[in-house]
Amino acid sequence: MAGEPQDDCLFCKIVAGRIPATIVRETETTVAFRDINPQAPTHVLVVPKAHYQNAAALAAAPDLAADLLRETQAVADEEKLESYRTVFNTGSGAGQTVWHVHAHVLGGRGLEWPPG
Ligand code: DGP
Repeated sequence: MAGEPQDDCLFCKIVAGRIPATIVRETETTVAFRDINPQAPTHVLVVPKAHYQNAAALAAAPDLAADLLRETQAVADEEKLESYRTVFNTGSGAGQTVWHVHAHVLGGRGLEWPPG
């Protein structure tokens, strides 16, 4: 069920501290940690502690979605990023591989548009 922790979810395990991660920020409702396979000098993932499988599902919890967006900016501020990219991959065709919604915060280098 949306919001409930999932036993087989990698990011639920990181949120619970059952798998190590380099955590850069934590709030009551969110955790931000460094991506294991960084695509830019700063590559941080921001996740809600509650399990929602993608951004569309998270839209059912607008206060939490707002928390998540605020945290992307907080990460950018801490990392001193003047410009950065926030990415939500939704669906395997868009590159989603972990089914717990996460915002990628990418910065610290020039970023091209359109993305691949
Ligand atoms: P996506 O492809 O949008 O679902 O992004 C998933 C990201 O998660 C990908 O950039 C790599 C990252 N990732 C996968 N496994 C781990 C892990 O165990 N620890 C951390 N910190 N990041 C992970």
